[in-house]
Amino acid sequence: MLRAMSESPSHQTELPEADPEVWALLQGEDQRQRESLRLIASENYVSSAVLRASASSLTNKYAEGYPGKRYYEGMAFIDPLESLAIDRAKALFGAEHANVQPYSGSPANLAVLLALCEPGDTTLGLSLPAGGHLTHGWKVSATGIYYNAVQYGVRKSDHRIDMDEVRDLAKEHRPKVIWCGHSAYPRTLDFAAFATIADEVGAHLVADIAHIAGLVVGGVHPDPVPHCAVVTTTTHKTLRGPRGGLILCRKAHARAIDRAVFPGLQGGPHNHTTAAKAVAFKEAATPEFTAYAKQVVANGAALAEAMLSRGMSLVTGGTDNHLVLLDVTPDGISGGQAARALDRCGIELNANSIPFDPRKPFDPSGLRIGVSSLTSRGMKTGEMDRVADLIHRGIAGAAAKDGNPDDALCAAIANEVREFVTPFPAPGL
Ligand code: DSN
Repeated sequence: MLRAMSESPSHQTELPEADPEVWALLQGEDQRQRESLRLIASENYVSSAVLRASASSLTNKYAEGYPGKRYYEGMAFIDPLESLAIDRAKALFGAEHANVQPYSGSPANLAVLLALCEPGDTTLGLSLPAGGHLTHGWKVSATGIYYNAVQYGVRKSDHRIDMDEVRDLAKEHRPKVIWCGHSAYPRTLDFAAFATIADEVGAHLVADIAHIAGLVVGGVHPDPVPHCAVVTTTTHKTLRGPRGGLILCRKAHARAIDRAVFPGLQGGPHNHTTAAKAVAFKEAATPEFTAYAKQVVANGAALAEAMLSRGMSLVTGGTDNHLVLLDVTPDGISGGQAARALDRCGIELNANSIPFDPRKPFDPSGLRIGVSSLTSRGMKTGEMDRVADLIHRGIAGAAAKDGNPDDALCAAIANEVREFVTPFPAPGL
């Protein structure tokens, strides 16, 4: 078998030779990521070290179980690697227990429910249209199908979470789990206030900090760990690690969480991703990362100010974190039209629902705009005015012809974007 593989034409040949079609697509994506203004709030650029760890022989290895308790042999390097990732995660977040195996944020959240609830139990989470996440109980998600998910929203007057509403719903429905966390909410979360409510009704408080994990470890967002039974996150957003998930919890829940991840939901961990997570946790513990997190928040504020000064309409009137939510209704186009036109301008972001959105989720009224990737390229507050200008002109171009983008304008802006981003090297690429 070994002989057959080593004689096969593609074994040990480099990718460009072995598979030119895939290579060409990879090259295209590298170039696109270098030349565009990447503003998707859940994305980032990882370091070369994280990228290298992801592309390693660890992808060849099965390791069902946990360090010291595996169902496979050959763990001489995998066990210490996973233990290292766990220790780094615990130290980074100040958590009592860490599970580094979740494939991503959604399975991590489902694992939490499997650990803490019975099917049909009541949960309480921020609704998707108000900025929450699918897996906090939205009706089409398993978390909304197999559990009795009650949802809180945001206030009509200022689009902020109303802690009185959270308390009223918690008292009425007595949830087993209260979720706090979001994927499109531009303000900080008051974990202490959520914890008080959870205590009043005997609920487990679970924070999903997927979007803000990097800000939390960088000390520029309140810390959920002291207040929550469990904290989940992805590792690839502001934390700047590989695509993956992480669960942190108090010791009391460690066994239930570990059993829920494996064998409850998953098979073998993705060891190459575990290695890349370990590298990212090490990077996130450095003073350079703290400076990065501070810069992200400063850039978010500068971008919001630059957009407001152009008369653009921001949900909640600004931001405390890495993202802004822009309402494009005044431009007479939908979020989808704006996002597609901006993509042609080399400006990559996503259409997003805004609170109380009259439009459907597939083509909502808003745009979600994040600054984590630009900050990883070294952009500072001084560059945010130009970013706002490019977005503003791109949207105007999109709106110019009844929602059909102006091709010449989009091409001209794409050229400008390329020139603008070139002096800021894309990490890892
Ligand atoms: N896809 C993530 C985001 O964009 O926020 C959430 O799953």
